[in-house]
Amino acid sequence: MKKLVFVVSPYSTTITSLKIEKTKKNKKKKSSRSAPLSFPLGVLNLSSTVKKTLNDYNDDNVELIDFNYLHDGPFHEKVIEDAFKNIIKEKNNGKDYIFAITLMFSCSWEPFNLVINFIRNKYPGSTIIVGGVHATFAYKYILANTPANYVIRGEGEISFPELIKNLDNEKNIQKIEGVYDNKKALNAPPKISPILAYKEVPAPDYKILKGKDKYFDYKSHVSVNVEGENKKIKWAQIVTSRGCPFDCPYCVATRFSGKSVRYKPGPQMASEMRYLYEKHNVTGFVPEDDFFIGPKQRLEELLEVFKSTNIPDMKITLRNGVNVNTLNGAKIDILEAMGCNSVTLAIESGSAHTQKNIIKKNVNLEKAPKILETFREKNIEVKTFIMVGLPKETDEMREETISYAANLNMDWSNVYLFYPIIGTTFYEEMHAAGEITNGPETWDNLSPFSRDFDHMGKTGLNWQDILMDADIRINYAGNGNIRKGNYKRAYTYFNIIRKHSPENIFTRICALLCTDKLKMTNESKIITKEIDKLVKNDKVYNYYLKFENALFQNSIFNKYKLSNNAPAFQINSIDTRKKQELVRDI
Ligand code: B12
Ligand code: SF4
Repeated sequence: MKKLVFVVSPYSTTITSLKIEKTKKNKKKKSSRSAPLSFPLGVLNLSSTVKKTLNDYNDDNVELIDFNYLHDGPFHEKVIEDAFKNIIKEKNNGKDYIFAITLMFSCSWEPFNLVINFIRNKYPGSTIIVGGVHATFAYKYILANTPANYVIRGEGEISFPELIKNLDNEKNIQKIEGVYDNKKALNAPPKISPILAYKEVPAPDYKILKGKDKYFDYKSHVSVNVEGENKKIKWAQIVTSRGCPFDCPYCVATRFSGKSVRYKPGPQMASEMRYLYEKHNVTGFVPEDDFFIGPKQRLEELLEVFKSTNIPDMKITLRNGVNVNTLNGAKIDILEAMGCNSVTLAIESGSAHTQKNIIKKNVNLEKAPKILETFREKNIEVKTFIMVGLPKETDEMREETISYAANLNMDWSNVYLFYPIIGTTFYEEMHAAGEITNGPETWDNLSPFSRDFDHMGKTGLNWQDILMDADIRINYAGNGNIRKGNYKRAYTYFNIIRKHSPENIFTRICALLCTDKLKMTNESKIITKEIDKLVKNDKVYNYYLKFENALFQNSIFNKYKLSNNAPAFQINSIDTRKKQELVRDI
């Protein structure tokens, strides 16, 4: 029996390895921003399934190395070495070990590659199994170009324990659906692993997170949950269902989990939540379902499940985009009764044409502002997802989106640049059109904040400018709370960004407007000093000049126009890229 070590690849991060720097000298550096730390939910599910189905496995021989937990910031070999040193004490060639690597995100490719090669070099006799969303769609490439022994496609609850059980029987392995080695990948059809009925999926193995308290903090930058009383709450991500009936061309969720929505049985859900409350004091829950808002009856049942846990002051935050069309007043009442304190609506585009013909999501653009209003009346934080740069989206359509979003009464918007995700319709179309390659040069450079490839006649840098301009027009100039004169609430958000973004001058201008309006004289003085200092920084001032027109679309900011009386700076593209990275922090 081999020991099992789950390894979670870093979400995405700057690689600072000396070796990498030497070999990739001329490569542009990626942003070091990583996603908010989350439970490795897939691993928790697989760990409990393995322990339940295979008698040999228990708490003593299953380990977790989650690089997102262990390390925040630039990634290098030393981080990997230390992590493994702490887990594998004995000296051996790894023949007694199975390394099960999670590769969810395409943008994790580079650090994943570093990790998998480290494992193979250090433990040449080990078995390496890779799974997760990106791995499912890039399985052929992984098997041909990395030292992985097997890739498991799709949900792993059936095929993963089956594979472990049969590691000594190559013939049997070939027959396991969804499991591929290099030979099978080239010869057999691309099947997804069979799905285990949700009622059979055991509760996630939370024990594996023991002592790792950071997992239970809320870790999203712009949210009411990082402020005031909410900051003290312990949070946990949960999944109450799998699958999504839609199949949006930019999203891979349906391709991965299927169209029919499978619900976790109520009593199972309640006991997981109760466990989290009793063992970890969790009272805040973040459902990561792809399709949380089902029919009204489903929400009513879920409300009863949540109530049956008797967890006091329970809070529910829906940060994974909620489909506007599925909402109505009655359902929002139920969400309120559940303790919903924050919702993010997946509006994506303000252009009716784009909705109907490009993303085919058909968000009802007349209904959305009313839905937003209903949440606002209940004092529930409302955020949105907005995307620009979609395939075949014209400048006019994008302008429609920006002005639509800049007029919404919301707290904040996650404004993203579209990027093609492997396994989706858009990815396939762009690949077929020769716009992207199907390999690491594409995956490494996918980010919702920057674009390193030319698209629709514009360079990557053009797109970054477009995104920045859209962000400032929507979240700053068009800020819903400022437009409504709700300066206190607006200040909360700008202040959150101000705290962790020391060079973001726009957030300080907006914060200053709020403190002036609120007559917070001392705060105004402090912020003014910060702006004074920043304005003398050529890089920041240049950046400000580049986007000031976006902010001054709202005349309320006129009196905050800045000048450092310095001669005009030359903006070259590399400087611009550096500057642009300053403002983004979500
Ligand atoms: C929760 C979530 C997050 C969390 C973190 C998730 C995590 N801890 O891994 C947070 C909030 C951080 C996040 C962020 C982002 N996310 Co996200 N996220 C999700 C979401 C909604 C659910 C994932 C989940 O927990 N599912 C529940 C668990 C039980 O399932 P699972 O993780 O898939 O695990 C199963 C299988 O994958 C497999 N498996 C997993 N690991 C392993 C390992 C082995 C060895 C084996 C055999 C099998 C296996 O078995 C598991 C059990 O069945 C998915 C959507 C989806 N349906 O997958 C998107 C998704 C993963 N996210 C996605 C994206 C794009 C993002 C963002 C870029 C969004 C953005 N615009 O900013 C960011 C940035 C991430 C980054 N790298 O910087 C894409 C990824 C596509 C891709 N190829 O890159 C997805 C698929 C959604 C989509 N749009 O299509 N996300
Ligand atoms: S974007 Fe949302 S609604 Fe569309 S397929 Fe993905 S999860 Fe489903």
